[in-house]
Amino acid sequence: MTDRGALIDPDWWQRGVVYQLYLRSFADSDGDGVGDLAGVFDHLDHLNDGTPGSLGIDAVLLSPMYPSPGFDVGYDISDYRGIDPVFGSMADFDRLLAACHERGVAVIVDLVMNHTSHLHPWFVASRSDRDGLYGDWYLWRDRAASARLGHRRPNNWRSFFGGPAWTWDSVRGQYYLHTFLPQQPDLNWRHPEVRTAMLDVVRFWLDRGVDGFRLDVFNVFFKDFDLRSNPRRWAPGFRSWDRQRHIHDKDQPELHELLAEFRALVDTAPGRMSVGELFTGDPAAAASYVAPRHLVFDFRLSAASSDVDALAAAIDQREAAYGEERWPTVVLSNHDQPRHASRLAGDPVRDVVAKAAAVLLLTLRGTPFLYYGEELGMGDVRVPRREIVDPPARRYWPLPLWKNRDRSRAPLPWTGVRPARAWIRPSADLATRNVSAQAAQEDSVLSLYRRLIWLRRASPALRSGSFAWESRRGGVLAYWRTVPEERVLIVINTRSGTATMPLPTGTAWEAMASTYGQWAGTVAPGPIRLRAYEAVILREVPPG
Ligand code: TEU
Repeated sequence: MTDRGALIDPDWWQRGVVYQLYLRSFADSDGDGVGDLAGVFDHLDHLNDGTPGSLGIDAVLLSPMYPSPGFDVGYDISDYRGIDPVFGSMADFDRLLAACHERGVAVIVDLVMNHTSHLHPWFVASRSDRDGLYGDWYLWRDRAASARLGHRRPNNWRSFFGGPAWTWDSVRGQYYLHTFLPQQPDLNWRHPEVRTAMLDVVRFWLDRGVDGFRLDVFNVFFKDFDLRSNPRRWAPGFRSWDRQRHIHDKDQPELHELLAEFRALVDTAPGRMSVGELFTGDPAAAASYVAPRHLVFDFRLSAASSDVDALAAAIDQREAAYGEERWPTVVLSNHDQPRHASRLAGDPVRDVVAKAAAVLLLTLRGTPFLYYGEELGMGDVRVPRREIVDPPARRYWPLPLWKNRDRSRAPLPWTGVRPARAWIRPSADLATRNVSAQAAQEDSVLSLYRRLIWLRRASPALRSGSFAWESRRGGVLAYWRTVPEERVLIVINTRSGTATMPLPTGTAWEAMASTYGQWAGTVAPGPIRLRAYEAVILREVPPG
């Protein structure tokens, strides 16, 4: 058991910056090709060494580190209270947690509670004995009475990763439900003992000292009690998942009571939080689950293009959905999505666009979640077919129905040397795009991230201010973040041409940061000229 750090600000969940650390790819301490806990420990100075020479983040979100047979790269857990040997030991985990806390860095762990691995002892027991203790822990059903289209599955539900959501188990002689892979059977959350067992898991990690939880696909825990088929909907493309309205296989009312119980447990000590991963839903759905200290990811911005209207519409949608009372997250990339440096830009302008995106991430209203590697402007990696790891990507190849998630999971390049072994294909440009090279360059993407995060730490308006538009014309996004003592104006040119933006008159300005480094100190009144994709953060200088 680790004492939680006295240095951690209880409001970090709202004021801080979270670094999403994909453990397999962050830092490999033993050279086996897979990142590990000791690797994170060794590289904590990159995350926060207490000085602006580091990123200065407030929390890390670790991808699942539990034992797993790896059918979905760790999202199929076979022991919720252990550490997969590939990542190290529980002692390594405790050491990392303590070291983070000493630096005032909070630790969020990823809880995957909708499903277990098919090799978890609960499922092994459940399939072998339907009358035993674990018989009802999963969603088992008999063959339907009548055959339709040659099968007799209990309903028409589809797996998000392709194919039917029901797999026949010849051992038990029944179908079981899986929203994802057949190796990820869904738990029966209506069973009181499942609920008790999972809340015990939450207690286990709280007692170890973790500060928060990511709740993987939390809004699919409950399914319709009668398991009714989903209505069909018209949708382009061939993915059968997309051709249903998912009204019976997710977002059921029982979830609210479970969330209340889970959140009360997390809230028993100050400074703890959770962040729910909303599975397929819009900002309004995300906002409906939000509570103080309990965030819900809204992925609208990680899907928007760099077009000014698309970005502005995404921001409007979020602001309208959350209102002033509820606190959003800001996410541009994660381990399931293409990296935004590739999504928003082609190669010649990748760095300038990555810098503008950094300004967006760190100045919009909400808790920013920075995905490892974006601090270097890392882009997607092309992975040839024979090297694909991501299970749905293997299944769908070469159909354009799934974006291979491997592309955004490459090892973080610490130096320009190609790793001798890597579990996944490394980035092609690592010789130049790496931590050590960028740390030495004043104008690198990394140096900008460092400056922005430290600037944000010292700016009440950027951390917690309200949001209001100044302008969204001519390819320029301009918005205010305001608290009574500070007014900050953020101006971002989203286009490849230059842009002019008239500053509001009657006030004096000072530049806090800019992506080309050409702004410093007092800004002359009148219109400002922005270069391609340039972003600038201005503070209003109070009169007198
Ligand atoms: O993700 C749920 C999920 O499938 C979506 O995030 C999806 O990948 C995205 O919309 C892209 O289309 C979570 C985990 O983040 C993911 O890595 C797991 O594979 C999945 O749950 C199953 O546990």
